[in-house]
Amino acid sequence: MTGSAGELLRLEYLPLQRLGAQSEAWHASVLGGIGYAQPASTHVSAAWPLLSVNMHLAQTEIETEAAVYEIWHSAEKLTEGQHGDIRYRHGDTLLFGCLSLDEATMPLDDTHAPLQAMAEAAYRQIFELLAVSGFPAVLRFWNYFPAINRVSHAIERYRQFNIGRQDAFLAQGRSVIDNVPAACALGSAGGGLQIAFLASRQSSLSIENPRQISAFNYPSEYGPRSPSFSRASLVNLAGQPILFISGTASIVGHRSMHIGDITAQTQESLRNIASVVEQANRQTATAPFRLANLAYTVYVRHADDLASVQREMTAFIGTPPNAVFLQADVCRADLLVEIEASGGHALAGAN
Ligand code: 3EB
Repeated sequence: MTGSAGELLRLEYLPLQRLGAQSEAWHASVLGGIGYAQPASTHVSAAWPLLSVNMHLAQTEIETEAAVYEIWHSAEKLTEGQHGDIRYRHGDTLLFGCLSLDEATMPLDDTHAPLQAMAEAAYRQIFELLAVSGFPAVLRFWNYFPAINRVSHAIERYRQFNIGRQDAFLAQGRSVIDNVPAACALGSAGGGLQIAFLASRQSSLSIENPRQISAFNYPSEYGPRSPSFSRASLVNLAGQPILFISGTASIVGHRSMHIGDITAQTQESLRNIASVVEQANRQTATAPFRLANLAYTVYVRHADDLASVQREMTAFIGTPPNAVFLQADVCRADLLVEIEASGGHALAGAN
């Protein structure tokens, strides 16, 4: 995709070993990135914000590609900075930021699980930065932390995270219903709470899925506080619509479907994504989004399921997807796969 909006935002998937070979001009164009490797590739340092996540690639047969980077580029002149624990870089239109917090450094108290307190602290810092820097609209959050399904302090860690996240939204006077950002939340293989985000000066539109109850309205059987995310966000950058689809799983209404069946869970997830794409297209003049043109990140709970997921995606989409496949725990213990996607931006280096 070319044109000014293509230059405003371009996604590149880059194998780890190619990062060292990039030019100064390449580095100057990077808004930020997320590296997935097991163990996390913490030896990489860059002038731009890089979140190094401890996560296995699901494609373990390619030994030389033990790590992959999701790099977001912009052709705008970029400036970097630091706010508390957050590293960020921005142009006129977009800001990418990320932070990693270590749970062990969180002061212990009796009422808050460390992860809950850390999630609140992280999101408070993020919202402060966005307020002072003038990028109020978050298009997309990425959330990673280990042992996402483990119970501690009498409550599952994903649910602890949801309490802390929602408290930070409320503390900032942000709505926790309707116009919330798109997001994903996955279990990493180690490390602290790691969050990345992409924000814009311009407001975005949240998209919901008629096949699913909005996550911010989930009933309390999924935790005392509902998760604060929308099914997708849509933003118009220089006349071009760009879509960020949240992590999408085999959930219809609010229930997990097809327990134990990876093929059916993949198909259900894709029906949900197709439904979100349809809703997004309705909000645009040209209905530009197609499943075959999206960039996907796919998280499989069991690496053995990779071939089934790839087969079902290719069958459903009609062509092999532009996708990165990772092995991660999904935020409900009965979900085997979660698929996120984006479209409307330029795309480079996809397989
Ligand atoms: C779901 O639909 C699956 O808590 O930020 C997907 C995307 C999920 C984002 C989040 C959780 C989140 O409920 C889980």
